[in-house]
Amino acid sequence: MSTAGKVIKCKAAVAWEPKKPISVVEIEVAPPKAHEVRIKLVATGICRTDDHVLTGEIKMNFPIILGHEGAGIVESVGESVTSFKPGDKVIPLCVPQCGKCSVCKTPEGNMCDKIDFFEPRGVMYDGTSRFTCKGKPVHNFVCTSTFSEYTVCHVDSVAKIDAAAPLEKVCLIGCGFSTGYGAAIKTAKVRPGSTCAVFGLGGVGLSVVIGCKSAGASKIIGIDINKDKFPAAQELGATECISPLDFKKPINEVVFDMTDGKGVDYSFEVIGHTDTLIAALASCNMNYGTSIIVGAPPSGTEITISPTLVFTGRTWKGCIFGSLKSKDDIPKLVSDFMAKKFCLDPLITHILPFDKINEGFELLRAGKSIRTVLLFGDEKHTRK
Ligand code: PAD
Ligand code: ZN
Ligand code: ZN
Repeated sequence: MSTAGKVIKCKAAVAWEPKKPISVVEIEVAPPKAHEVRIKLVATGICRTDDHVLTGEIKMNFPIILGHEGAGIVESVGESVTSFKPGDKVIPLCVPQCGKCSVCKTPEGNMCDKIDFFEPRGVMYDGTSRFTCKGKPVHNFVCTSTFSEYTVCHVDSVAKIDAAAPLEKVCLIGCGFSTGYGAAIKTAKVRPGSTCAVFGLGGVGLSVVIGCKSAGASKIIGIDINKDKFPAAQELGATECISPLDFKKPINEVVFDMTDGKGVDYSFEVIGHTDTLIAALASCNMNYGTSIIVGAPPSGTEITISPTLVFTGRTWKGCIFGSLKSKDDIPKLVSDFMAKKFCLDPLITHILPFDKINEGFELLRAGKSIRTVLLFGDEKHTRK
């Protein structure tokens, strides 16, 4: 029986307030309005950014349905939707691409005016939510909310992908993989033969490593305080891995020692700490080095640096979603994945049924997982 045009009751993980576990409860998902699509999620990854909201480091409106690294199938479409139809495989876009704002029209820009991250409203464009729980509205998260069996997105926040794509893997292209890979390929534009240092070897940092390797970097130094991350980093292309805890001197000095006193050409901070942001900046060459901020710094934090660090010529820049144009680039990355240009398996350490979402967050916090993929539906749930 078709569900189009009807309210769907389904399971979702609702975060009621910061610093509390999320609860999987029944919610109601309203039909999509004009220019919106309703999506049945098949899989979603858990990204550290979701956890930053739960810990209160990133401020959002509660109650909220988090999740922004998902993949699913269009269930129904609202009025005036011509580019999607039921059955299409899609990835919700945490960074929209409306195609009309000045940023979308700028070749290098990707932070579309419709992004709902820095002054979050947590509702659709018309100011209302499509989610209710026991009759009360629940906010959405960065226009995606993939921790729900069904979600509703504006067409600006959805990309149609290859019908043959395995959704339980390409969901990572919805955030972590693309953010890291794009940071190396598009933001930094890593050159063949160059040297790189990657601070933080979680799902996003390892994706930076994949990007640096595919760009032809000759030296990729992986840096993490958790040595359990080193084998995956080496498998993906890190030429050496170090822990700051093994050295008495500052880690940027260690990086200089490892690069004949020059510093790396490109450094990436993929943790989201203010001290490592400065260490990463100081690790790149003082004149022609570039340091990229990828990790999300906690809301409201400030840092003080010596201006000399940048005055001598270093470039310091950040990126949202690896500077990628989401709607254009995500389908291309899925095609590249299908053409075996990169592999996502090493990033997926755990696969759990959606109901075990809190276990997935515990694995992330304990440093035991890289990415946990949560599966909706009846797929075989195995822990890798
Ligand atoms: P993660 O928690 O899986 O990885 C972070 C890694 O950093 C872990 O392996 C930690 O052990 C390591 N780490 C922690 N402290 C230190 C330290 N002092 N020195 C060295 N290593 C350390 O997170 P993730 O890979 O999912 O995300 C990484 C960051 O990127 C996080 O801040 C997230 O919010 C941010 C992010 N940004 C964007 C964007 O668009 N800019 C998108 C997605 C994620
Ligand atoms: Zn993310
Ligand atoms: Zn736009």
